Amino acid sequence: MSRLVVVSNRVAVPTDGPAQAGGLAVALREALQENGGIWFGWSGKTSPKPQDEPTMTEVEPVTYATLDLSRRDHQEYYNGFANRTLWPLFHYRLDLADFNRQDYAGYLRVNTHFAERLRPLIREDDDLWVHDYHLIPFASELRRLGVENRIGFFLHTPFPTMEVLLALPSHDRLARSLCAYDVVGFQTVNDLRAFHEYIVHEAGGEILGDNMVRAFGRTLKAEVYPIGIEVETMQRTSAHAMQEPAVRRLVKHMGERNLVIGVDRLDYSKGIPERFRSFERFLEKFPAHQGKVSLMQIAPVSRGEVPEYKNIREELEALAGHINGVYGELDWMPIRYLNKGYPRETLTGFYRTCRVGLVTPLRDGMNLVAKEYVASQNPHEPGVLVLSRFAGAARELDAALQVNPYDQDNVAEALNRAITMPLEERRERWESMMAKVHDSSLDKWRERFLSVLRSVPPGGFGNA
Ligand code: GDG
Repeated sequence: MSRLVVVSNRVAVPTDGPAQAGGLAVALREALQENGGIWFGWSGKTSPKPQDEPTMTEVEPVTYATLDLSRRDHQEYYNGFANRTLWPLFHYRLDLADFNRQDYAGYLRVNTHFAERLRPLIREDDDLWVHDYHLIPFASELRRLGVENRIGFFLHTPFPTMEVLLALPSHDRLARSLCAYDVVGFQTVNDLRAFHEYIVHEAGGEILGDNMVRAFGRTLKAEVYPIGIEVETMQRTSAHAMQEPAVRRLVKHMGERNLVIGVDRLDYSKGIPERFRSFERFLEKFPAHQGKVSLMQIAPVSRGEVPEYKNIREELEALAGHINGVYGELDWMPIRYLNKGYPRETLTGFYRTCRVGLVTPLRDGMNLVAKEYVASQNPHEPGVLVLSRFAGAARELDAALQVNPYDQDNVAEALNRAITMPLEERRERWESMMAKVHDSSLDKWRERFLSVLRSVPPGGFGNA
């Protein structure tokens, strides 16, 4: 079978330490180990000048090939166009999207540079799998360099509806670049539908049978591949984690009281301020829970150099201070806001300890925390998931208590229902959600995508 070449903005090089070994990194590494291959992308470091030759780290049978970004490229490509233009736009935050040509030029420049550096490493029968919004133009750059291999792309974020995408000055080039891939994968049917809408109504393309799309002179497959988690590992780890000192400390401290947990990168798409306000509404509307239920919010800092991320941090500190000041007692605080990350194992123990998982993004490609919360529960006494309808995960997890995160009364009522839900109903809902989490495990996601990619005929589906 062909070798695999994975391309992603950040590369999880094992010799760099365990910090990056999240579930996705493990799944991609396993895919590379099957037949050997290369994982190519940014090293996570910056240097004064762009790096010309990739740093190669061999961990048989995988080669990790990474490039440092120049400070300017980091600013324009990563902090700029990727995280201040595409990220807000793809999450329907036109109010936060900043369009400027310099950042866009930086985005294209890094994609070109990366493609040129990868080109000599590609063998004729390699299959390539490119990840996420940072690298949309990657395939068209490779095609320009004469690469005819199968190239697949998976978008981890939502794909916005046409009306939102049209606000991007370079929408045409971006959509054209997507069509340079042979297979494009989305998280949900909503995202696929939005892509179809653009292809038909803006690009003058066609949707053919069998998930094929014809546009910009190319034919490709566009499909839904909902991403998942390592279900069994999560289940096992969460049971063990109950013995962890941090988890035991939490359990002891909580006593008879209940905890609601939120875990998110500190990002405005996750709806954390709205969540805090909904929790305040919950305490106001259902005063019997005062002194008995707290929200524990874990929010490690993310993209700290981007101004919008600094603002949200300040907003949350003020909100948590306000709510704790108004409702807190000597021996009880409504909100425990932890602005730091925890080891993965500890996190699974926290999920298992908390009666409610509160996952309320305003918009999210999938949201793995929702699935992790479900998989970490004690099957005899599972907690309840309260889930935003705007998370991709809501499509599968229809047995969660689904909410509109913009509607504080709705979230407050769902919290009350979750806290008071009888054990039998908790079990029924949990079993139904577990079945779904199993159906779209991380392994299945990866295998489905790769089997479709590997079934692309040599030379692609043919040009229109
Ligand atoms: C993007 C899309 C899509 C969080 N805090 C800690 C920690 N985490 C881990 C969680 C989870 C991961 O980070 C976050 O994944 P999400 O899916 O929730 O969100 P994004 O980071 O925005 O991911 C998203 C995903 O890509 C995959 O396609 O679902 O929609 O936006 O695994 O557990 N991990 C540790 N300590 C923490 O404090 N160890």
